[in-house]
Amino acid sequence: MRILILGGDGYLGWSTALHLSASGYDVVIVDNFWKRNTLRELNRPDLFQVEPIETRIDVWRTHSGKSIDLRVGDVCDQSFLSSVVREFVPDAIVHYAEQPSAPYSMLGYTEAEYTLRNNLLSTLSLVYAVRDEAPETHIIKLGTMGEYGTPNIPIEEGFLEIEHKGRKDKFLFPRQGGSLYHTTKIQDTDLLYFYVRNWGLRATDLMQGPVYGFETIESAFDSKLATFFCYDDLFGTVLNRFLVQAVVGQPLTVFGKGLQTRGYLNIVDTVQCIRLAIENPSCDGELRVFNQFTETLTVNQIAELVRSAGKALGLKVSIDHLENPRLEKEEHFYQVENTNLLDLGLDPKLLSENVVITMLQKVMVQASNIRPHIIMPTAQWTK
Ligand code: USQ
Repeated sequence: MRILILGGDGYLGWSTALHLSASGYDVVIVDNFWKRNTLRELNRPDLFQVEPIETRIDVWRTHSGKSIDLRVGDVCDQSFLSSVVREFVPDAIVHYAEQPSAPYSMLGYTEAEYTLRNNLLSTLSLVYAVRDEAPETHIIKLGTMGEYGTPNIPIEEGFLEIEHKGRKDKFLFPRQGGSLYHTTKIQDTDLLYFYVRNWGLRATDLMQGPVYGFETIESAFDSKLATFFCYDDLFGTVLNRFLVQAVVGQPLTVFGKGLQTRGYLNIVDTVQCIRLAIENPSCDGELRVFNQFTETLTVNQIAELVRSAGKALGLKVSIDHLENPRLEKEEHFYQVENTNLLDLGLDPKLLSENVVITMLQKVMVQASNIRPHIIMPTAQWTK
């Protein structure tokens, strides 16, 4: 099978490219290096100082004997994306080419405008490229669990059946984003749903929770295959940030009460989920939704786990409750359905003290690369 990965140079895109290539798929990556360039412009280097994509592709070829092809360009450029789809005619396209950071989207007008434009136009460009060049292609788009927000009712897997005044119908589950980034993800789910119904395309929308970790089976072969590991205030997810804070001796930055609950997953499970979605495509005219996480945790539970894992390694880890820079519920009901991927065979790698210890040991090797001044939050939701 041929797979096109939009945003294939990124944190999850590169890890997915390696996993699919190792699994025998023919992989082409599309990227315009926005993430690399933005990290450089904003002076927020990732921990491993990731190799250029060409080097990573060469190292992978030498190691595995498999090639990953690269097309450099902007997915929002419709004629560019159409020409790639026409040339390659993929069986599936994985769409990671969105601005992925909630804090970045809240920095100011310029960042909000970029997030809105990039995230919606990349999805629009994709549905047109598929309709015109390869209508049988299965679109797999990365959504986010944050589309649902934290409602006071159980969250279903994508859709909700409602009975109203004696009549019943099925709708997308009600959504309420907690940042402009999350709001764009809601909007592009709507876009995709409209075009799937209108043109009979087939799509899977993966509502993914915050991802942690950095090493996959494939990237472990050579340090030059490492993916981005961001721990800064804009692009680092909470557990990755806490690992670095523990190693550098900075108190863990729990926002507010720390009772915010989310559905988390290890990066090794993300790549597994994408493969499962590819192997089990949706039907023509169907938007299928999977809630992509393996366990729910509060921020406090994550901080405690990092503290005890740090202790086992002789690190003195303290926890600070900062005034929350975000507008979010700090204590709430959270019950979420996530059986679809488990039914397809997802074998979760859950978070344990040993998993945290292993990650901490790898971060400790890179301790001299850590820049403590890029950790504290700068984006404020209400200012
Ligand atoms: N948090 C802290 N301290 C920190 C960083 C975060 O307490 O230093 C808290 C946040 O307030 C939030 C929770 O940890 O309650 C998760 O924050 P996060 O930064 O790990 O995740 P988030 O900004 O929500 O976004 C990340 C990814 C995004 C993805 C999303 C899934 O960057 O691409 O869509 O996770 S979800 O959160 O389910 O929407």
